[in-house]
Amino acid sequence: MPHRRITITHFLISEQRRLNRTGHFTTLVNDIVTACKMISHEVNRGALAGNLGLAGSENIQGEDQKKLDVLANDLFMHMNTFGGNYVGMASEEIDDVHVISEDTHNDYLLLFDPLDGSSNIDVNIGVGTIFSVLRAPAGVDEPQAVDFLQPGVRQVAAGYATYGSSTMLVMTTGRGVNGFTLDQNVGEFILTHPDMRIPAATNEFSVNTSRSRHWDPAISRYVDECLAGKEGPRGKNFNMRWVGSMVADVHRILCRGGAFLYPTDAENEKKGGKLRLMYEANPMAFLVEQAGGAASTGRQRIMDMQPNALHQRCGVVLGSSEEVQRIEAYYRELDGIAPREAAE
Ligand code: P6P
Repeated sequence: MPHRRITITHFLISEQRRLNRTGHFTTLVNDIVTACKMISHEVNRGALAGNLGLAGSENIQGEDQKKLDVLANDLFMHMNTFGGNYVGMASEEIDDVHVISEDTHNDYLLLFDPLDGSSNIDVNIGVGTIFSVLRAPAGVDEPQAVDFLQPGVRQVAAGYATYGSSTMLVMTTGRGVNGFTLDQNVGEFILTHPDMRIPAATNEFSVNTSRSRHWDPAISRYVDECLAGKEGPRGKNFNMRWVGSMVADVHRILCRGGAFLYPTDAENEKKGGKLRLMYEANPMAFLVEQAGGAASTGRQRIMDMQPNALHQRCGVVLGSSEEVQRIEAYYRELDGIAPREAAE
């Protein structure tokens, strides 16, 4: 019933009232929402707007920037600057932190990957925006990179927009995970996926198998057992999905369960892994844990990691809790660490 629909603004206001919040948080999220609507519009226009292809520049990761990477980054920074909610921002697309000197009445830090999975843009595969919100240390008006280096457990909000067959925004403020679908006619995000939960068990895993020759034995063992199917030690068949866009793969897991693996391996361990801790792994870990799943490097909980660099990378194993626990047990065996006592 359209007249019973709950917009994301109404949802945030009801949360604000329930938690007796000041309302700053609602404006903070609303600025992010507006930015995601604008990026969705640009992504959806694709080739028609001349937005595809390379920008002719590189980011700090040494990656060629797509035109839409730069456009999405500029849009996200601009739309989140004037609300006065942040004293600083950090983006995958900019080397150092961006200090917001305009009149800010709030003390939050915004970290984001403006367009994750952008290698898929030119072939029309789903991409997304990932964001994470931290509190600035007390009294810090001009934050430095060190002020952003907080473990993931300190996040006050996290989420993503996925620009797929529909545009959705999925977020958490620490009280569960809720998904909103953009009604393109009205221009509003509507609550369509309340209280998203990840099943503990799954029969679907997600990994780039072209990297199997580099994997640790713990990962090889897990994947081989999935591939062995019903006749193997798992006693059931598995399906595999790999979109190559973290937002799309994690969204699928939030909708129906699964295990997402991008571990450190013999080839990428010098860089610390592939995915970035502060604006990819941590926000996704917050969402996954809030939905009842687990998020680990394989050897430690991602959100417990103490960051030491703004763009540092880490291994990622996340999704259905039973699968993550299994992989962690395989790493403990690999490392000669005694198995944990079964939970009481
Ligand atoms: P690969 C996209 O570039 C990204 O950062 C994630 O969104 C995605 O999960 C991963 O890299 C894909 O990596 O090595 O399969 O291209």
